[in-house]
Amino acid sequence: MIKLVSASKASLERGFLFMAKQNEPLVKHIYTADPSARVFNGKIYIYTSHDLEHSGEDNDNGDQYQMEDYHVLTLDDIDAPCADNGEILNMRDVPWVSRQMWAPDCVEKDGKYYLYFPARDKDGVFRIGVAISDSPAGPFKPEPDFIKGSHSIDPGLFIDDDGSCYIYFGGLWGGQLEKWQTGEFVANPAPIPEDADALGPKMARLSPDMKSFAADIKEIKIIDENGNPIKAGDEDRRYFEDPWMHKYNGKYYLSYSTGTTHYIVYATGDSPEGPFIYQGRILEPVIGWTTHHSIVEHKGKWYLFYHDSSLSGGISHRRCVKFRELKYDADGRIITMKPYEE
Ligand code: FUB
Repeated sequence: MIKLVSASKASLERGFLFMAKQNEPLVKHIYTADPSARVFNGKIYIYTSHDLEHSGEDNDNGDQYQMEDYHVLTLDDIDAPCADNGEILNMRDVPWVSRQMWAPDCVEKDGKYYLYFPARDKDGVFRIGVAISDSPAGPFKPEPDFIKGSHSIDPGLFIDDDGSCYIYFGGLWGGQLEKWQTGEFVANPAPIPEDADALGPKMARLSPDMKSFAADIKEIKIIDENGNPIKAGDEDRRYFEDPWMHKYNGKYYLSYSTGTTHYIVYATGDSPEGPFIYQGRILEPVIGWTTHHSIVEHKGKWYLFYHDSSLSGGISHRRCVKFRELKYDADGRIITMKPYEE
């Protein structure tokens, strides 16, 4: 059970405070989704989408996900009270956005915090923007336009040990990834045959000012143990959305959602640009259609942040953010988790 505890003055002024507990919603006063967890100054910050009680059409285009703003939740420690620091960015303040503020992520560089977020532009095309703050708790000030060349959804950032910063992105169906196969936006592309290579997520290196792509966008290759590309019809393993990169014992781990089959899976490689070899599942399906995650290390332990729709009784676009400890075996394989078992 989530218990309201006595709050500090700052958190009472800015939001709510709840006891964090593994496999339970981190907050219950609003619907939250798409958690990107980061550790800044020893504290865990969870950047979330904010599901609203819209009654838009529920379809494969994602029209039911009509989100308008972002929140950041904070944990001083994994079992400490979780504070909602309130709204950190609203679409009314972003000149290029028309609707659908989907999954965000945030990274720090030289004392500034960069919040990356996807949304539809005025033509209904998903783009990725960036908003900047001096504090990880925001508020964030958006750049006036989206990142040139950006498209699709679900930006996931990764800063390597040498300081290079990479952005990964892309999502099928409502996320419009299929529409960019030629490098240009094609409104009605032909369906991808099941025996064709699956589309991979996109990636780009970010420029030193973090506001543009420093190099061309590349598509990531995800291959099987024999070196063959995962096929579009292989829905248990092919990329759908929600790319996340982390490094463990010198290896790069690309994890993602398989969408239609509702798994969080991962593939590993020797470079942040891939190729990545499919390894297995991280999380079995949760309640609700979407599954979305991030992976973060805090005080020597690793955690999976994810969402499900348990708080709303299964309504897919009213989700809640949760976490659980993630473990590796001696060979660096992630141990598969069942979301409703300890
Ligand atoms: O929350 C809207 C979309 O649903 C996200 O961008 C996807 O990853 C899925 O969680």
